[in-house]
Amino acid sequence: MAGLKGALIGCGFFAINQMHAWKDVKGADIVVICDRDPERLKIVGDQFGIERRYTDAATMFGDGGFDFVDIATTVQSHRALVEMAAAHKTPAICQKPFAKTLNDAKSMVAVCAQAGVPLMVHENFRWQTPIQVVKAILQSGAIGEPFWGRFSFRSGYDVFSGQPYLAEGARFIIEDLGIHTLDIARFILGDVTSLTARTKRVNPKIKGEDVATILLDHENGATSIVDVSYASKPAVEPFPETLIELDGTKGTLRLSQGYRIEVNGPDGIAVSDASPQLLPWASRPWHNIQESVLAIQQHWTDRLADGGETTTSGADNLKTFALVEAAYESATSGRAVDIGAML
Ligand code: NAD
Ligand code: 89Y
Repeated sequence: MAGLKGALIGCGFFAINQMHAWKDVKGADIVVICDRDPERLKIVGDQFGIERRYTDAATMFGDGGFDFVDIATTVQSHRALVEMAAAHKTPAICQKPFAKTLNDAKSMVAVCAQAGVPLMVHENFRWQTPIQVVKAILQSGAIGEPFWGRFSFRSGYDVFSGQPYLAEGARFIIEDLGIHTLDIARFILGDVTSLTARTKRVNPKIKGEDVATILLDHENGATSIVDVSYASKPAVEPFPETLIELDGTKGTLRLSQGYRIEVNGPDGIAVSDASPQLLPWASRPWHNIQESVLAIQQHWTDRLADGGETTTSGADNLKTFALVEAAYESATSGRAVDIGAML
């Protein structure tokens, strides 16, 4: 089968990773790019040798010549661009956060379903090597049935220099980063029935919350904590590692800083290294995220080729996005939020 041809919209900070990864993906190539900022369009077009360039997405869709679109813009344009893709019967990948509101996200899923086009959210953190290793160990039964978990991301890394818009929104860490941690909690322990959250803003220079602590009740009866912070000052900076603790009926699993995995089960203690690869185009400390970008884009390409559903489809992501909205609602009201009622 001939390779799939893709279009990428949004040639900003993170799209560089996506463009590098597309070069490594087997079965797809980016043949056209779009950015409303001509300077970004030129930088990315020249760096990756893409001749077809547009400053207007509607004109690009009108001209066509591609099999899917990769939307790498910030959230403000996601709904309009996904709707444009559906109107042109074009399968679409959309970056996180999927939408501004859960209602928008539901409409985007519905419009793609009506058009019969696949829609995947670029929810890449669950594709990180250490997270996949944790899932595989759990599935092997090594710690029995998990009844408790903690998914933790606590950092003092300056994310604002590369992504200045993160300092400007009324919402920050849950919408930007906690969204990934909540998705990992779902991926590892299953869907969530209710949630309680508390937030804080510690950094006076930003508008949104930079600390959140979230208590989750999972459908399988497990309880977990998702705790995220960009206001912490650990002695050794862990960015961008997610640390995991799981307690099960037969043992415990710990994913600790430095990608160290320790499993204590009926057969004793086993320690292993779940470090991500440093891809040729990657740079530390981002290499963990960069490797997961390649993994999710390969997954999209494989599923588009065989007609299968992606694991982070738009429909799946509604269940993660609902946790984001519920966390903000709970932090405001002080009460637990029923997730089923939101979906
Ligand atoms: P950015 O502002 O650097 O880049 C966005 C680009 O999109 C800009 O060049 C802008 O001109 C362009 N753009 C915006 N609207 C457009 C439109 N309607 N048509 C054409 N071009 C348009 O942002 P970024 O930091 O690259 O982030 C992009 C998205 O990636 C965000 O949603 C962010 O949350 C997400 N992100 C994801 C990860 C991850 O690991 N999944 C990591 C970082 C950022
Ligand atoms: O935007 C965020 C993301 O998705 O991963 C890390 C990040 O770049 C900063 O929090």
